[in-house]
Amino acid sequence: MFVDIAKIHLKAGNSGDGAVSFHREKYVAAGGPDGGDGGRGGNIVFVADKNLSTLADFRYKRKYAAHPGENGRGGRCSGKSADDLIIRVPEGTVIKETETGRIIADITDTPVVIAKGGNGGWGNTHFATATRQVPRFAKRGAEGEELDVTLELKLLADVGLIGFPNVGKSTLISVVSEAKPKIANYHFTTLTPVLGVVRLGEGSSFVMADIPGLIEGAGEGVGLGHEFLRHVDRCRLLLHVIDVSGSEGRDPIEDFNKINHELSVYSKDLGARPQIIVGNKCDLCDEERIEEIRKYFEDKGYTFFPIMAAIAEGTRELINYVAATLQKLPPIKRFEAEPKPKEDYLKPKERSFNIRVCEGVYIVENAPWLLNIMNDIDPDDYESLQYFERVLRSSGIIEALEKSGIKEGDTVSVYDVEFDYIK
Ligand SMILES: Nc1nc2c(ncn2[C@@H]2O[C@H](COP(=O)(O)OP(=O)(O)OP(=O)(O)O)[C@@H](O)[C@H]2O)c(=O)[nH]1
Ligand SMILES: [Mg+2]
Repeated sequence: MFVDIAKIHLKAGNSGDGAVSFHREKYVAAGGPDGGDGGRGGNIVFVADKNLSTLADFRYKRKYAAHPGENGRGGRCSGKSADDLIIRVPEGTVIKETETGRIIADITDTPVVIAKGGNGGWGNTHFATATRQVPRFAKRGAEGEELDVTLELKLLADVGLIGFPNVGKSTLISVVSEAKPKIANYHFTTLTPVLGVVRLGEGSSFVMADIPGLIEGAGEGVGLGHEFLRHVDRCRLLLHVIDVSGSEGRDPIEDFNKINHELSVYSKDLGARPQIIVGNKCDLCDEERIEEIRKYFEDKGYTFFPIMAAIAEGTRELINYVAATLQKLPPIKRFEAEPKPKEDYLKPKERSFNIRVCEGVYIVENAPWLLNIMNDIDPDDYESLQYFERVLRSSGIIEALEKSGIKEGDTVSVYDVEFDYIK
């Protein structure tokens, strides 16, 4: 089954906690801190696999989780880091953040880490400073990244065949490549994209993609067509096939303009892609009409090739011209990762917060940066709490609480943590 889109959930491994431990040895009076670091959580890595051609595997398994790292131990023993989870996808799979549609990666030749495992927590050896002679402080492990992604397969082809249904696209690919798609005299014979390799001898070749016929409204997502445009989205060149004979009662020039409109609606970029016009079914059309159509396209600056795909007439000339044109065009399009929008708490001047007093409780809120710090705090650990207190002081929260009239013994609530205010 051809599946070219899938939504999945990723959870990279959490890291292990750093250890709080002290060296104990006979005849050694006061051993130093020797808590090892936690192990790194497993990343989730995507790799292109040339043997895969669809995203069908992802229809049945939608949740992917990498293993957590091990906790650190005494004796400066670091916890073991977890192995990465490798996910194999067909070459040309574009990964987007489901929520925003932001492109995270285009999986072609190099593996890409999509969800990062947590960095190992620091053991208390790191906190052994002159002022902290007994460092009980150890950092908790961090959570691995968790996100929903959409996988979209965008086939890697040099040339894409586009046009109305039944104009002879599949017939053309079948006579110029080894691809053998279904050919029949009705609309939407082709239901899934087909790739064919066109060989010109002397090791020269290019890849052609046949997609289902496009219909009006396809670019806006109406009916069949839109979803297949993504498979010609990377193409360097489009072969726009028209039925010059108008054998189905339509006007080939009108057809051409309608399809181009659909391409521009899908994306400006695709609408501007170079095109060669292929006039098929010349056997059903008189010479004069063919010349009229040729003139129309040549006046617009296009190259026009009259062919009879069914008997491979004119196809050799077309293919040679396509090969020569491809040499002048840029390589197959790759999609760049789009940058993540900067999060507010990363900007130092925006260490903002708000204090609200509700039934005698002082609530600190609207401080996402603080939430991030609190995720690293171990509330059972005295030194960890001291560190937290320093953050509250340096950011001006304590001062603001005092200005709001807080008194010894009053309760402060910061997200999930409540504590008594002591001067
Ligand atoms: N007379 C004539 N008929 C042709 C020619 N080329 C293709 N056909 C016929 O046109 C019909 C449609 O051909 P297909 O290749 O299936 O057309 P398509 O564009 O792939 O159609 P969809 O997959 O439905 O979009 C078939 O009956 C072919 O035999 C040609 O040069 N002359
Ligand atoms: Mg077809």
